[in-house]
Amino acid sequence: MNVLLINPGASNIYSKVEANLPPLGIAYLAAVAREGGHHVKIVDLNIDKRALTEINLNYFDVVGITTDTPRYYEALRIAKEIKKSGKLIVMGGYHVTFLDEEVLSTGYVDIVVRGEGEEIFLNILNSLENNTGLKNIPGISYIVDNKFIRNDDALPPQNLDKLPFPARDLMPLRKYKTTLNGVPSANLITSRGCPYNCYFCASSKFGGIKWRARSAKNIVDEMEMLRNQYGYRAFEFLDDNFTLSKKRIFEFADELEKRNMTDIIWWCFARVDTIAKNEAMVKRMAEVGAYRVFLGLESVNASVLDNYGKGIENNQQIEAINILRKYGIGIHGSFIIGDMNETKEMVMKTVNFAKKMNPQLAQFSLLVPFPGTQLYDDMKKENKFLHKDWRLFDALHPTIKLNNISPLEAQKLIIKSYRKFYVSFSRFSHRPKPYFKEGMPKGKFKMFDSIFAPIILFMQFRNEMRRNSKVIRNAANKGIYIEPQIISDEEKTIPVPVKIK
Ligand code: B12
Ligand code: SF4
Repeated sequence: MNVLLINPGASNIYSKVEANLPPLGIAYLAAVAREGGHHVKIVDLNIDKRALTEINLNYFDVVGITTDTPRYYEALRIAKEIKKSGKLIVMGGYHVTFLDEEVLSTGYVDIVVRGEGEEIFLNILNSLENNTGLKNIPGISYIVDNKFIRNDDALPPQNLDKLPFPARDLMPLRKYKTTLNGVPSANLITSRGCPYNCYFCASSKFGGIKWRARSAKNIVDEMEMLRNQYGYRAFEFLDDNFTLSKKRIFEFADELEKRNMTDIIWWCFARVDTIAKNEAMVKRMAEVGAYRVFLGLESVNASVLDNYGKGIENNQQIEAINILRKYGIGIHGSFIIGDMNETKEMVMKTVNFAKKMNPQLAQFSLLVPFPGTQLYDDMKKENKFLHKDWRLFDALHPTIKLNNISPLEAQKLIIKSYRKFYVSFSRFSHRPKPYFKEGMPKGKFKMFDSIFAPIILFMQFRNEMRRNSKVIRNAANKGIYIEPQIISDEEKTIPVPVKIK
């Protein structure tokens, strides 16, 4: 089969600051499909905006589109366009995994793949080639004779070492500009699944509560290939729980040393408790190039942490920060504001905590009910959605009615959080070269070298949020607001769902 895989472009702040990473999900699908004898092309519309207009669609038998929640409409728009040429369209990713019926009801997508798609997608391609039908393929949803069919769930890949490395050769790697401390960086995934099942996150439902991890050897094989073949010396580990197993981190460090791979720097996500409880592990991480850790700090308020089901405590947050600092590892602190019962004062307490702890980077997000989360189910049941304009599910725009904070106040609070954290004299004097530079394309964003970088980035960020905030203003003016609103011409291209029996 000839297969085209598409990563839709984002049109929000993430694309403005060019936070584009090679889309590993479809790169894994491509690698597996290719091993299975199929021909694959990847198009990343974040990078090559006009790529689709330059492609001869007739060549392809199947088109696969990936999407997250904010890009869902864009993914549908692409599907609608391609459908005109009669191609079979498969869609996958977090959003559609949990809203398969809604997606299929648009009529623009033929098959939804639920969960991790490597094996499932290969099964689809093989069955199309051999004409064996879709009935026996677990993990897919589709429509037959106007009837919605959801096959049984598929088991996600159990031995991740057996997966081929993502097909990076099919992506224009040089066009991705992310860096770590100025060094061009490559992204990897080393584990999947999450045992914690937090209230606002769908990871445990998506990948299961069993943590499946690649071996240290297999990870370093990939890093070595990335270093030798492409020259990468910086790595970003994008799995949710890179530090879940202390044992694996020690093996990873030993493996790096064994292969003389100590001239590298790297970054990973980590839970606060895994850091707070394992100082020896952190020391070892620092010895083998750990440059920064992204910490899910979430909130300073115990009741909010409880509601988020995070299973961490304030003393662990402080402990984790202190340990990382002791070993010279930078911190990217992530905070989620807008718990149902939170007050403005509680939010500011979290922001002040962030200021006091002064991580290199702080990210403030609004609590968002992404499909697949317990939060989503509760908000639906309690009729708390302000709107379902998926483009605004980017953690910067309010999406739910809170008990003590209005949508407009929530929007203002997120801006205020960033302003308070970044635009302050103490931050200037502490760090003449702000860390915003990270992840920014070199050269093009010269302004990020400047001492005014926080102000420039903040202005850009604020404008971005205001651009689409008509929905929020309407919500605030009306007090309560539920119906989706047309907020731009772009919206008119969104297909109207058709009813399925
Ligand atoms: C890197 C990353 C980013 C990067 C780049 C995103 C990118 N396109 O690569 C940046 C920083 C830009 C980003 C931003 C955001 N992100 Co993000 N991000 C991730 C992260 C950490 C890794 C993505 C990845 O490479 N995964 C590894 C690959 C192997 O998995 P995958 O992409 O899911 O693909 C598999 C399956 O989904 C499926 N599949 C996927 N597509 C397709 C297509 C077909 C045809 C088929 C058959 C199968 C299939 O098969 C793949 C292989 O198994 C994930 C968390 C995670 N661990 O996955 C969050 C995640 C994707 N992000 C998320 C969110 C919420 C956001 C933000 C909204 C908010 C925020 N503050 O982070 C923004 C919005 C971005 C936007 N589009 O506007 C959520 C998405 C939830 C949702 N319902 O959409 C995730 C899942 C985190 C989470 N647990 O909540 N993100
Ligand atoms: S927030 Fe982190 S720890 Fe919690 S379920 Fe999601 S990935 Fe797991």
